[in-house]
Amino acid sequence: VQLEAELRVAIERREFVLYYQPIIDAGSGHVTGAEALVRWQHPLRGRVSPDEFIAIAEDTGMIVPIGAWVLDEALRQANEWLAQGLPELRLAVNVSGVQFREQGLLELIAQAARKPGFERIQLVLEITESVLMQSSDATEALMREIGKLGINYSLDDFGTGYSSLSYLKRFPVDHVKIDRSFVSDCLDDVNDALLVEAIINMAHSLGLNVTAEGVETESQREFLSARRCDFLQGYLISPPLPADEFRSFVLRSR
Ligand code: G
Ligand code: G
Ligand code: MN
Ligand code: NA
Repeated sequence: VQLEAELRVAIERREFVLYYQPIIDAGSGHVTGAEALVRWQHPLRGRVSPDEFIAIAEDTGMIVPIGAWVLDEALRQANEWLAQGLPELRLAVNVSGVQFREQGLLELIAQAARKPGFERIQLVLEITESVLMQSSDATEALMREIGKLGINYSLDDFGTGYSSLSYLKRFPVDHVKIDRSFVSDCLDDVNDALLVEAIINMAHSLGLNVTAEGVETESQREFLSARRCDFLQGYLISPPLPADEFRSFVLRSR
């Protein structure tokens, strides 16, 4: 309850900040995108991790204004990077199922899409399997309307939920992210290795791209590259970075 009250104040005082984790092309090693990750700069508690407040924000509906801020801020930042001469990047933003069940999402994104510069930003919405599981025809229609604005979808934490191939066929998803729990054990656990391999092959045969999350070691990177995983994300490449450090990282990596 305490945190909930403080979260309300945090929205008013704009105590949030976005970090950006680089995503590289597994083949070339070039940065091709970033995942925006929200942090809460609490005046007394310091930096509060989203693991500690996203759930509360979802239960109380506060994820709607927070999510709107995240989207706005990520797009503002992407425009600034373009103005500073950074290449066009895919920018992934996490979207909660609560936001998807709320009517304002389409208008929010439509508004963002009307702003100057938007056509140069490849916006990706990261959704989890639970969004698709709890979804109705209305969600599917909403996803397609948003998709018409030039936005792509990535299925986050893939493999942890009740993953179903039928979701990948039915919904306009073009990208899956293999959950880091499988990546972290893929060299020690033969089942995880097979699973990672199967996800990559299955995604490719459905015409989807694959990002591996939580890549922490060089051997994991080799394993994934050898199996034609398309993109890599994880501490081996870089932790999530403040915007200016992300910019330097991209410039250094070219
Ligand atoms: O960055 P970190 O590992 O602390 O993030 C923890 C969790 O919080 C991850 O599951 C991530 O998807 C989620 N998360 C981070 N930023 C956002 C956001 O802007 N919106 C939503 N809905 N979830 C986020
Ligand atoms: O659930 P989602 O995939 O959105 O979560 C992303 C979270 O994963 C971020 O909070 C980020 O801090 C964390 N993360 C990113 N790379 C690594 C990694 O290599 N190892 C671990 N353990 N966590 C990571
Ligand atoms: Mn994510
Ligand atoms: Na994930």
